[in-house]
Amino acid sequence: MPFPEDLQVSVIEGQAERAAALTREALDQDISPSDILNQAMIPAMDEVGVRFQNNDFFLPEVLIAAKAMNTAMEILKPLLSKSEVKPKGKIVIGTVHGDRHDIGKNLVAMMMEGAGFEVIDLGVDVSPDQFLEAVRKNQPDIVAMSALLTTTMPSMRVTIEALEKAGLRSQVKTMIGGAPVTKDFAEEIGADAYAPDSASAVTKMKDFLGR
Ligand code: B1M
Repeated sequence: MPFPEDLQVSVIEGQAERAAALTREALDQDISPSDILNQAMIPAMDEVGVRFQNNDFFLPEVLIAAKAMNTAMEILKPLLSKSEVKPKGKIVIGTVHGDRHDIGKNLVAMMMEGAGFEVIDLGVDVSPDQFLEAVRKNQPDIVAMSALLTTTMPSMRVTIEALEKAGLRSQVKTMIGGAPVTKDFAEEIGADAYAPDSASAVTKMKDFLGR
């Protein structure tokens, strides 16, 4: 089976070692890290989502696939991180309260680092208070929030309101994203920006900071 199908199948089937080997092979064939990501890994996770939704996959299979994706992503990380020129800027990023999905958030963080931003990654299940604390402590230019569940999206609004109440809102730009998040939702909750994917997230961050 040729690229990208071979790598897609290995991620979908949760074969971490094979996914890593095929990623190295693709790089050896001069396939770019971003093509590996966009043509193989992201479509593979989309397929995992479809199977999960159709009850063809259950949580253990989804977790195993996510692990295979993360293993392969570790190989791409340093390569994606060195592909661009370095602007300055600091970002605090996290997956919002109640939400443990971190693959997309990690990708966004990785691309930000690649673009030369300093990234402070708060991890998953980050409460509004934790975002506030990180803003006070690190004085970032941007607070970036990811959500993969419709039930956790409201935490983005609560975090923005908390920034406002704490008098910190004017100091930072806010950006939100994640599969269920939309531009309309971003406008509704007063986020400064929405990005549908990691590449456009980087472009928007650069626009914000004029770099
Ligand atoms: Co979950 N899960 N999951 N899951 N899971 C989804 C999101 C779901 C759509 C699956 C489905 O039903 N089809 C569904 C949500 C339904 C909904 O809310 N409408 C769902 C569910 C229901 C759940 C549980 C509730 C299941 C349960 O327990 N009954 C549970 C919740 C746990 C919790 O968080 N509290 C759960 C658990 C899990 C696992 C732990 C098993 C695992 C996560 C592992 C991990 O992340 N370490 C998992 C996974 C892997 C998925 C799917 C299959 C894949 C998500 C993913 O990683 N996609 C997902 C289905 C799907 O999305 N197709 C699903 C690949 C990733 C690269 O894309 O994260 O969208 P994504 O990120 C993109 C963009 O969205 C964007 O850039 C990224 C790259 O382009 N982006 C941003 C993301 N964040 C951004 C921030 C930005 C800008 C852009 O600016 C700040």
